[in-house]
Amino acid sequence: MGSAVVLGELFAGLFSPSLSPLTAVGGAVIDAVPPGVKDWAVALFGTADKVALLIGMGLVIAALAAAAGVLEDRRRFTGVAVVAVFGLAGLAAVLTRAQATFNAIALAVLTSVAAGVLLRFLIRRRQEWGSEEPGTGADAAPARRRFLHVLAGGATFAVVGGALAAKWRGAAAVVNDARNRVALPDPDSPAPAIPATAEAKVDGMQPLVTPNPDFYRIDTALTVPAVDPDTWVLKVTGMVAREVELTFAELLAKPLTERHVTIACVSNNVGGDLIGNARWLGWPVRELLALAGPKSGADMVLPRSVDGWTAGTPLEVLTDSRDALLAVAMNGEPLPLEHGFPVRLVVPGLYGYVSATKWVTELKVTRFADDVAYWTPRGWSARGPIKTSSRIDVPRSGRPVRAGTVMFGGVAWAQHTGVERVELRVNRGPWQQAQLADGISLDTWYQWKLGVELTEGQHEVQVRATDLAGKTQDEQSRPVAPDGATGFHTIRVDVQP
Ligand SMILES: Nc1nc2c(c(=O)[nH]1)N[C@H]1C(S)=C(S)[C@@H](COP(=O)(O)O)O[C@H]1N2
Ligand SMILES: [Mo]
Repeated sequence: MGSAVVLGELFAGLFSPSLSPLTAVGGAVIDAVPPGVKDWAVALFGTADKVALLIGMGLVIAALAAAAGVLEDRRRFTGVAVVAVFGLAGLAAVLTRAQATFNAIALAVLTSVAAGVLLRFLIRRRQEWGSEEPGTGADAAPARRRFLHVLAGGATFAVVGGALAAKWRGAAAVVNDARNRVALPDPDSPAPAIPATAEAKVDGMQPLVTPNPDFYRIDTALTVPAVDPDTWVLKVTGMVAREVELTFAELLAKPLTERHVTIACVSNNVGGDLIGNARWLGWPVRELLALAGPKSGADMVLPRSVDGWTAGTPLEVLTDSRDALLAVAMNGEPLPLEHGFPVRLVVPGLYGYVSATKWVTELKVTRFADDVAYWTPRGWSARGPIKTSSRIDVPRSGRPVRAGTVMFGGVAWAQHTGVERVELRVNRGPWQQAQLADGISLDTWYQWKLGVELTEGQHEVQVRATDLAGKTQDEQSRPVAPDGATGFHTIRVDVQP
């Protein structure tokens, strides 16, 4: 059965990673578990949550395979029945996936049949050897050797096959090549230069612009979709005067805008790191929507990705003056595959789950009353403006520091409104205003710093931000669901003599 799973992955690797039964089962698991469990998985494993899920599935499959073997050995076809049930479950999972194609279904069936046949075959071999009369060892030996040969063959196949499948999985490799060949045009409207005064310059702070490899990644895709830019098309559908189609070449030929925008995940806890700031290059979504002509009454755009994931973005946010982009580049390179190559949305001011659709292939103009996005029925709010928040990065919580002036530093954000001030307080004392660095723009995070006199002992330090509309961030501690965490980031500082 293990070999059969590998077989399935191998076939999938050969044809298309999106057919992979394992991915389908994993995807169905991801869709089915309650958001609480998902948050727990993200919290526990961080961005290794997917690896953890795959390993977990591997263990379950190995256990099932062992059980099937034992059953089949005792009674003919009982083990095969286990395989069949597992196969049907896999098939059901494949059928629930958005990209369920004939090939994916055929593959799931084929894999299950192969698993059943293989199991029967192995057990027959084992029984041949096992049923030899005791004392006729001379005859038992060849049967046993045959069984072990088959087993060794199967194991070798599994290992070699697994390695090959893993390699083919890098079918992504093909898309990576295509990505390397993308010639990014110069922006028609370049990102304003970052002033030197945008950096607070405190040792140990995170960079103002997050490097791509360090940028958080959150999505429901178990394997990163490999989308060929040569066949990619974006369709604008729904409540529009005319449907529009856009190819990647056409998109690159548009006058592109480049902006720094800080995007955040609704699952980011207060003080968390599911937030990053990058320089995005893209075409303003409002221009594309203007070509299509949204009909009156429409109030939502439902962007859909190649793997069927959807967000629900207020139409108004995509058509106002902010730079909501159909992005093709991140920090000067084509989007990394895991960040949505070839094209994704970046919308200043909205959490990713209601906006930042990666591998985007459709924008359906619709109404909140008529359509629901992926996360809405799963315990998350239909609307998700990013909440004003702030974070202390230096010193690290719990890390000992010397008595005297202790330098604090961190970031604060109020996307599309801008940050007016950041304040710190020690042991719930009076708020002290921090030195706020210049913003890159209203749509990015701001760095701040403040030297605070601290005496020996344990101290609690808190931070809060106030936006340029005069609104201070919410003090009340609230969890990430349904629409973003609130409360003040609080750290404990151990001051030593
Ligand atoms: N196709 C697709 N796009 C998606 C998601 C997803 O699950 N699938 N998740 C969204 C969420 S919840 C967030 S926070 C951002 C994260 O973008 P990043 O991984 O590039 O940081 O992507 C958004 N875009
Ligand atoms: Mo998110």
